[in-house]
Amino acid sequence: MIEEAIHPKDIYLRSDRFPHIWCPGCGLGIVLKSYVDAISKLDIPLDHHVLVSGIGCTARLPGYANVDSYHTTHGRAIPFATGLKIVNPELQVTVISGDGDLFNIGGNHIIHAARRNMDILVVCVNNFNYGMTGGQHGATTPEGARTSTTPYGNIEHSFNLPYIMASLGASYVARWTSLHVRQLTKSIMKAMKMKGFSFIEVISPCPPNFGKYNKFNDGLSQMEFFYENSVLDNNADLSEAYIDFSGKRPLIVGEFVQRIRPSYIELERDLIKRAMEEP
Ligand SMILES: Cc1ncc(C[n+]2csc(CCOP(=O)(O)OP(=O)(O)O)c2C)c(N)n1
Ligand code: SF4
Ligand SMILES: [Mg+2]
Repeated sequence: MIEEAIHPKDIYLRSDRFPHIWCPGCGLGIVLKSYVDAISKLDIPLDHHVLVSGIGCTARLPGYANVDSYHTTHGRAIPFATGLKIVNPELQVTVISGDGDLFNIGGNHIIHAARRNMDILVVCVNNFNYGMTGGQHGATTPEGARTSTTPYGNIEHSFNLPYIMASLGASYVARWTSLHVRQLTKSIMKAMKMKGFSFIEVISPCPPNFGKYNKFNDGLSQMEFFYENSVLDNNADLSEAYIDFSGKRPLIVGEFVQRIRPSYIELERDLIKRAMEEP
């Protein structure tokens, strides 16, 4: 009898859901690969991993990973993740969601999770637009960039995500592009071992929307831009790490923050202990 070949990563994927919904040249498959590689190398049992997302193309990612996953409402991944972690601190809670989901509709939640140093890992896939709904601009769309709702160029100043997260006290802050597959995998592994709030931004192509409006004809041409313009600088002045696609500024990537601060779960445990001891 011929045995059916099983790919070594099959146990980490819900392959019955493939083919996935993502467009050719989208960076999201690479992020899924990095997540799967990271959890396959760590010694955390599979049933301790939880993956949470909001709504969007990125937010479909947890549906393809073979871990307990929550595809929640738009912008609300962080409250779900926070609740899961508080109720069961043994879980490794990871949020993977889009820039629009996490920083536009969900912006209020993420700043407070970082401020509290809540023990979750957030991977934000930044494609600079609302990919799923037709490429509208948002708070992460770089100044001057064109989108379906900024056809003459965005006049607004954009969020600089690592700078915001670092200023709020996150324990770990990194940025990679979808070209930095190995670095992203290692970053996810490192962040999963840390206490407190970890944040990884992944700059990612969206060819039919952001790409089309900004002279990136396909995913590959945006990857070429990443290759030519990325500069590794772990000690970067984050106030200067904002992104534009003019090609005149470096696209700064790296692990910017790694610090030990009391995490929310530690502080909460300590508080409960002190409260029990009080007469
Ligand atoms: C309450 C609510 N408002 C609006 C929408 C429509 N909607 C679905 S996905 C999305 C944007 C997602 O953008 P992003 O998080 O950047 O994900 P991407 O698709 O780019 O990966 C919006 C506005 C919705 N589903 N729910
Ligand atoms: S619309 Fe953009 S983000 Fe969504 S699947 Fe296609 S390339 Fe990816
Ligand atoms: Mg997006």
